[in-house]
Amino acid sequence: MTNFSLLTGWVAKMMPTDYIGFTFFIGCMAMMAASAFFFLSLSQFDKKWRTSVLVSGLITFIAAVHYFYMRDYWSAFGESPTFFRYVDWVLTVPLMCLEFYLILKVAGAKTSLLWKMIGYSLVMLITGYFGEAVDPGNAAMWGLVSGLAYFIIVYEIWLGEASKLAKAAGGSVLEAHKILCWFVLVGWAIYPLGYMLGTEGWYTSMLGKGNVDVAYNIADAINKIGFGLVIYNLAVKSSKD
Ligand SMILES: *C/C=C(C)/C=C/C=C(C)/C=C/C1=C(C)CCCC1(C)C
Repeated sequence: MTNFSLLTGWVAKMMPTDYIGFTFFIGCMAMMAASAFFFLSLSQFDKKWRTSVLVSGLITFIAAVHYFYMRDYWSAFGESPTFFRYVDWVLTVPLMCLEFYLILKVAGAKTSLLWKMIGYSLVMLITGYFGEAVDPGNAAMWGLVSGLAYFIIVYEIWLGEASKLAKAAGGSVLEAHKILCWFVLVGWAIYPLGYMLGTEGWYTSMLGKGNVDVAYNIADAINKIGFGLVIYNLAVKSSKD
């Protein structure tokens, strides 16, 4: 698909109508700005909150680096950078599980909770990768397994062990936990929708293939930066009282 861009030297020319490329560029800048914001805010917090805010910054920083690669990949080939996308997720989603664990530690969260959540998230992402990149002929089956792992994560934080710990912690931790739960239920649900948009033969005739990237790029901005801001807010509040 050479109509998307021409590679001349090192800088790809972006077509003015390439709105997918546009969201990749915005993604780079948004993730970079968010990382600078989280990192530079660190010194204002109590020690016990610094790790959480640091992890927020690492999540957006890792995403920023991947967005630079994905932006270039898209402009060079006009194809979804599925490989870089999943490398990004495999690193950042477990870090989001770590955020849940870190804020619930005040209520005595054990590392077994952390490993359980990381385990489910890896099943969700690896099966998703198989459905998108390795064995797209069976996208529905891989998507179903991935979706089940996603539901277990939703259950765990809304009703399972993590929710009990959040109630025990109370106060601003409970408040932050609830908002993060909504991010996972609503914000993360954009990803399976994107997956369905990108699966050949479902809606691709209607919408065209690149729309999966628009969905993923918007979801990443909401989830990575929004999630980080919830943690930031909790740290601001808790460092005062
Ligand atoms: C920063 C990146 C995040 C929060 C990525 C989250 C990704 C998901 C929740 C992906 C979920 C999927 C399904 C539930 C089914 C179809 C395959 C996936 C991997 C797109």
